[in-house]
Amino acid sequence: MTDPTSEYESLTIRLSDDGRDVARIERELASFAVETPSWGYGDSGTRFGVFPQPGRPRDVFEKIEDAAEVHRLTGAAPAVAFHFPWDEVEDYGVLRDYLARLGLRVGAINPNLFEDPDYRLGSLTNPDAGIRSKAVDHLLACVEIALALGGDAQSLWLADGTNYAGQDDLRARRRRLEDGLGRLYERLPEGHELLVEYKLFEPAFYATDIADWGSAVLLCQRLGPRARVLVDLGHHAQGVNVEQIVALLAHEERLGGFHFNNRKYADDDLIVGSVNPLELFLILCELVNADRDLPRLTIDQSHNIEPKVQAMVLSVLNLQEAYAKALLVDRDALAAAHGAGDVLAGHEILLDAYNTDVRPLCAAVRTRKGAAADPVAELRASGYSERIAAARSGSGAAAISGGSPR
Ligand code: RM4
Ligand code: MN
Ligand code: MN
Repeated sequence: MTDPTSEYESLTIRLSDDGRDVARIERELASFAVETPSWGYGDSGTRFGVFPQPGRPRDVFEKIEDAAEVHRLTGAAPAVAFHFPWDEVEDYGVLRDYLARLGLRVGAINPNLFEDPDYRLGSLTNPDAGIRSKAVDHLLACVEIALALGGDAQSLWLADGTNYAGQDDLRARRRRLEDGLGRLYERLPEGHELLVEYKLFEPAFYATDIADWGSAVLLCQRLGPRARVLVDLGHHAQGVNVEQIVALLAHEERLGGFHFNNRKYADDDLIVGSVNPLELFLILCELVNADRDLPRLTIDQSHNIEPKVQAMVLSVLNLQEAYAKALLVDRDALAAAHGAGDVLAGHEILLDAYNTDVRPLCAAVRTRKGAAADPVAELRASGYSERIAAARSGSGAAAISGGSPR
């Protein structure tokens, strides 16, 4: 067996010899944090079927327990993003206390304007003013939930769109959308932000009302400085250069955050970095390059056949590693290559960082934080999956740790 300590030592010695500030890289890596989504722990499927998994959470408290396990193992997932009404509870004080008891905090609040039968022709863009008001009321209720949970962000993906040319007036829909979001924005508490997510298609198949980053950024510009764009990695056409979108949004100070996942075809919501790890690395390079605090980072996945906690752990690890590689990029050398107009020198510098095996570095940083050197192995050895499968099999209100909050 290889000795992890010596792997760490030879890596850090080589990096220091190459002029990298290893202490700084480790500090940045240690503070890396991503929100995990409550909806990523529950059952999900495709329109063809759902495969229930043993140990699946029966309520939002059990989702929080799974999120706490992911954080315990990785040390990098301290916040949970929620989705309403999916995560509705009677008393948000209880939910807030439960998060704190498990060492977590609230992430972004995601309003849901896509399931109510009233929204068949749209929510904020619906031709019916009564339905539009109902949608705005839900957005405002989500602001109250954020306040009750101690959160400070609304993260909205709008499913609105049309299926056929001529179905509705595209410009009228845009005006209704601006009006509805304007009503939310004017009630956004100080210090809160509004993230506007775009998606090319699905469920609408002809014209989605916020289909791309351009439509999203135009809305944000109308709303105000606390409205920023959220980039979901599965929401573009094939071949789109996502890292360039990230660079442009950062330049415009409109980069609000991310929904990390990976896809091969459409909005596949697969494990982060599982299909296109190079793209993930290049996106993180843009974030490092922006020279400011990282924006809100969230995982948005839906695991249909894979064990959910393990899939989430792997996603966090892949993100940590991509971030570590982005931190390794020799930015002075890169700038010099750009200045010299050398076509391939900069490319080589990026590949050198990308091809570095940063796993020993990430493991060392995790261990120092009290997380696991090898989180997947530790998860498998811990018996967590078996415990939740047993505890959550009945219809009772069992909690895995910390007792029942209910
Ligand atoms: C959408 C979008 C949203 C997510 C829902 C569940 O495709 O990515 O962010 O909240 O799925
Ligand atoms: Mn998303
Ligand atoms: Mn999506």
